[in-house]
Amino acid sequence: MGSKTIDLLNILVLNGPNLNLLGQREPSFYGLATLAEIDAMLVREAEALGVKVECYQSNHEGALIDAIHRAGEEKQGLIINAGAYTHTSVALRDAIAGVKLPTVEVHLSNIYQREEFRHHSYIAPIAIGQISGFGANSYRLGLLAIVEYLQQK
Ligand code: CA2
Repeated sequence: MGSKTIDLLNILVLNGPNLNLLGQREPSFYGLATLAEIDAMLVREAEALGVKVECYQSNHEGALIDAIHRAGEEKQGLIINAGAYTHTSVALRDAIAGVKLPTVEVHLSNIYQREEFRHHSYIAPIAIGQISGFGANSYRLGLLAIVEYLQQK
């Protein structure tokens, strides 16, 4: 008798520039959790939800774009905190639009309470939705949102 494997939903959590500094500076905006702690929390949450997450951070736009292209082949969904590239990068937006991966945009801080230049996101118009302002919890809420979305599809 052949055994049948059930493929789990596989989600990429992508973090952009400077988010590797989390927990070390600017705790009033970004909280005290390090990125490694946020990643570990997401892996635990994913396990509880019966899905898989892979977490990746880069300070380089091209490396983030390559990760999105790979995810288009291997993953079913994307959670992205593009950091400052949120407000500047047409290339990241084009990459996400190009691979057609359902995407949830997340931010630790509430970008609409901050400087005007942070109010615009190139990613928001092509994302399913955006979660902003809940600290590390934004990622957990983003995971719940994308899992529910993918399970209802
Ligand atoms: O609130 C967010 O998650 C942001 O995406 C964070 C970005 C910022 O440019 C966006 O407008 C909003 C900045 C991430 C930088 O993180 C640091 C953490 C510690 C120390 C310095 C920077």
